[in-house]
Amino acid sequence: MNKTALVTGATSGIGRATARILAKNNYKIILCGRREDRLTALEKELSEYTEIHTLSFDVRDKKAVFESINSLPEAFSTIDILINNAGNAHGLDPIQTGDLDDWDAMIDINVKGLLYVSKAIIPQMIERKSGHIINIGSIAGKEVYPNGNVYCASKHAVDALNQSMRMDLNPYGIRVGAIHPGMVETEFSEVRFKGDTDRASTVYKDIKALQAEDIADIIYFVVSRPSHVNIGDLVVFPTAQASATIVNRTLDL
Ligand code: NDP
Ligand code: 8X3
Repeated sequence: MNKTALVTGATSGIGRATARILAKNNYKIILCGRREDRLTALEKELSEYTEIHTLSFDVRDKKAVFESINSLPEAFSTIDILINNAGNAHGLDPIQTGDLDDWDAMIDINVKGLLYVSKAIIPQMIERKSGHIINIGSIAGKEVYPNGNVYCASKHAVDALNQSMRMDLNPYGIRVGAIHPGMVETEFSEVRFKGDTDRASTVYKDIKALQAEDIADIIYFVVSRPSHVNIGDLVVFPTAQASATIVNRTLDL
């Protein structure tokens, strides 16, 4: 029987690319995100490969998270793989001038949202003594950088939760692992800079950044390992990047 994967943040970037590769490899997919038009378009695109279900909710909304996941039709109610991907940076300001709404967004989405979705799905994995959770962290969860403050803190929390989940769920044979990308060219910087596309494009100027498909390929590799193999933690950079702050913009790749 084909496995079912629930992907949060499937309307863009890494989540959408992951949904595409999993669908083409016959996983059934539950696509999640807030933008319903994009969910519908992706459902239409991927339905030629596999069965697709969409759930539109804001991961910050505790009630909506549980109601949506509890409302899944029978054919999608057994979730084998959870990809906790939804998240963003909001702003890039020093701590002294940071915007409180940006801080709330990053903590509520990247940390609490990930927790709510996990809490809604873990009980059924425990009951079946099987399941696989992939948490999308970041290099910002391994290092900090100037003005990264709250985003880095939120991704350090994801790193801690990933390790804790693996320990707590170990008695049940549930696999838990994280992927921590460096710079990936998605809508991430547009969101961080609140729609300022010129500023967003400078982030990826003169480098070949990772593409969403590069991370999706790795996620597919991780979830398709045999059941005794759990890839616990991966840091992935574009070749041009050596750390959160060291980027070589002179390479010709
Ligand atoms: P995108 O902005 O392209 O995608 C973000 C996704 O998250 C969208 O599908 C968006 O869907 C969803 N999302 C955001 N807020 C919410 C919310 N409140 N409720 C539900 N869904 C939400 O960025 P990426 O693909 O790059 O980001 C995906 C993950 O990868 C994030 O966790 C990010 O922190 C991480 N990451 C990204 C890196 C990069 O350089 N791009 C590097 C390292 C990690 P919608 O708006 O429709 O709700
Ligand atoms: C995204 C990568 O370096 O912008 O998580 O924080 S970075």
